[in-house]
Amino acid sequence: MKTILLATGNQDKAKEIKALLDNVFDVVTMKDFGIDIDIIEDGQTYEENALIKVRALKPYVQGKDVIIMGDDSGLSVDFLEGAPGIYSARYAGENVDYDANNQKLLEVMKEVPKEKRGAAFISAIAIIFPDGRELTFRGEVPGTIAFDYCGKSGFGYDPLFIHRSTGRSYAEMTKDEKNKLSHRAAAVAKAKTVLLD
Ligand code: ITT
Repeated sequence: MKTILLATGNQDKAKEIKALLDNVFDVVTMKDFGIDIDIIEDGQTYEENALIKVRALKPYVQGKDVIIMGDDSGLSVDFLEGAPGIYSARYAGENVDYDANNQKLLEVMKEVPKEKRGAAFISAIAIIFPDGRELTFRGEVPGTIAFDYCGKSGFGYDPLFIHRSTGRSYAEMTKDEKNKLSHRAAAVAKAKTVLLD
């Protein structure tokens, strides 16, 4: 079984990616590898940031048969011209929790009518193979921003993102349901086809 090291400090994301790759790959986290670093994400796109994350772990796998995988993701709101986008984790400020970001988004969108609440969740997955080859894959899912919290599962903006074709928020879905149709599931599925090649 090939080993994949996840370049994320976000345990919620790590759990989702693990579930998406389970049984096919041996997925380990930075924590499992004893890596405790802060990666500065100063790219201008999701793909650039995802690559920054995987490149930062390269020194830790030198000479090992390990694939590194990273995810940079975010919520792009039409009315906000794509914001919070690559800044989704720190929308309400540095080191804020999910709730602060959600409260800010609800507040900013308070007066925006239903037909103008379009959004998309985006995930860019980057991988580096042991031979140094780098690839990125993008998953994008359309939806709308809710007027209030909907549902309790998931993490981050899940309670505010109404998935377009099901009409339900990510937080109203079970883990398995979200992992069948999410932006991250779409990006990881593309990566998987290459990884299994
Ligand atoms: P790493 O960089 O360590 O992977 P992070 O949380 O900082 O962790 P990002 O920079 O990619 O990751 O920020 C993504 C943010 O977008 C994340 O913190 C959530 O607020 C939000 N997000 C991404 N995917 C999400 C999902 O599936 N559901 C809800 N919110 C999500």
